[in-house]
Amino acid sequence: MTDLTSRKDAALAAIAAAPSLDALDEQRVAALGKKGWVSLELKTLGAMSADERKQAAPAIQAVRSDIAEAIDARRAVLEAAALEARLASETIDLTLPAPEKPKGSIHPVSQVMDELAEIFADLGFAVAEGPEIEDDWHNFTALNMDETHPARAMHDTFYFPEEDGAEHRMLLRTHTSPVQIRSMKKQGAPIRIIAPGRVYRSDSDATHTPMFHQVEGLVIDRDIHLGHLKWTLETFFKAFFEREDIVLRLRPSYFPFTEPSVEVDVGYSNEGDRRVVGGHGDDEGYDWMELGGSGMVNARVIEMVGLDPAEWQGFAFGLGIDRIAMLKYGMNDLRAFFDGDPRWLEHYGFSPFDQPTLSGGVGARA
Ligand code: FA5
Repeated sequence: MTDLTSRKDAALAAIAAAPSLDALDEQRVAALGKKGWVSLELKTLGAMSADERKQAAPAIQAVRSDIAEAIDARRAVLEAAALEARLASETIDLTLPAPEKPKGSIHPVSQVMDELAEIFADLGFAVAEGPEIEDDWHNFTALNMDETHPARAMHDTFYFPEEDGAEHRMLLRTHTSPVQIRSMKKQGAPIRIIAPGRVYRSDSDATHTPMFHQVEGLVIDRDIHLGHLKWTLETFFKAFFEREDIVLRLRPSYFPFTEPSVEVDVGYSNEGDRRVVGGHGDDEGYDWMELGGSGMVNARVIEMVGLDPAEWQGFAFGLGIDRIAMLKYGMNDLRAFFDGDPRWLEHYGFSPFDQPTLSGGVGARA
């Protein structure tokens, strides 16, 4: 027992005197490491009789926790001292001139969001926002997907743990469509908005990532029909890709919140490892890329937000921003968008001074 006490006192003294974090760690390993002396003492308990163990264990445990506490305390002191020393030695001279070439760059997704907003603003759309942490009522139920609707399962949703007594289950929004609901409830009709933002699904390959970006569009007014939707999408894509020869394919599809529903594909060709829009996707050398979903807002959704579907109709669309960025700026793997590799950003990023404007051209000169 005395031996234990004297070894403990020696260890505590060495810990208190440890001059650096490395030296402190050596002390930790010597005492509490796998082969440290305290750990070996603890192991001797296994060979003792139950009575002996009752006697010996509390003393060894106490030594262990005293030493662990002393190490934590010494570590805090050493870390604080290291920080102080760094703060004292690192200074920034704010009077020095900035480097000629700014280091930061605008991520292609941010660039494309700015471009979208510029084009849609010119068409009379306002920008709306909604929360990324949503409830299942806005993300699903109000969009005509009740609890049992099979489309819920297709969204690969990230749910938060269920909370007792909570009215709604919380989740990471799987699409920007809940912003339709929030905007209509808040603003009523008529309405003309886009809602760009992050969405989340448990999904990953070259064209799918667990977090990606969509832009929702919503127009509610009197006498709106499918022709307005087609014109809006065509006008947008021509302005966005800065080409007249864009070929869109509207494919009959199904979304619970639109009726009828159409999926939007655009024709493109592979030039080297770049995908370039244009041409009819069924022609030789061309293919179709799915950019998003759309349709006429389902009358049930209009009712759900308290509007009268006999008076108000409209269309909505949801486009994958990352996908249209890939097509415009020639990237071929979506996962690289979110790796945070500065070399990728240097290559594909945009100058912060190059604001997209319709008059100056929405396409950035990288
Ligand atoms: C929707 O999310 C619907 N909310 C779109 C919509 C809005 C339809 C309004 C009707 C009216 P969908 O799951 O198909 O639909 O996704 C839309 C687009 O998001 C896809 O076409 C694709 O461009 C993009 N997208 C979907 N999943 C991913 C992913 N994991 N990574 C990157 N982009 C994706």
